[in-house]
Amino acid sequence: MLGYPQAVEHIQGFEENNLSTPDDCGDPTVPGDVNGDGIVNVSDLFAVMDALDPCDGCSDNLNSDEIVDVVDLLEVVGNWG
Ligand SMILES: [Ca+2]
Ligand SMILES: [Ca+2]
Repeated sequence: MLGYPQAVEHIQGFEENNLSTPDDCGDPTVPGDVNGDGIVNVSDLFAVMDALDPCDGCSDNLNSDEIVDVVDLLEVVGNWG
């Protein structure tokens, strides 16, 4: 068990790590990054959900088949962060 001061330091370190900018931030080729901001997050998830439909060639169609569907959603979730 960690004592109180050690536990606080541990939690602070954890939060700092989570808040740091990903190394690939700004990389337009991040898999699952629909809106091209370099991070796969809830914005990309909503972008795909909004586009759920037959949509050949749409940027939301991540696996390049002829439809935006749950497979594309899973591509976003699979590359989350
Ligand atoms: Ca994004
Ligand atoms: Ca697709």
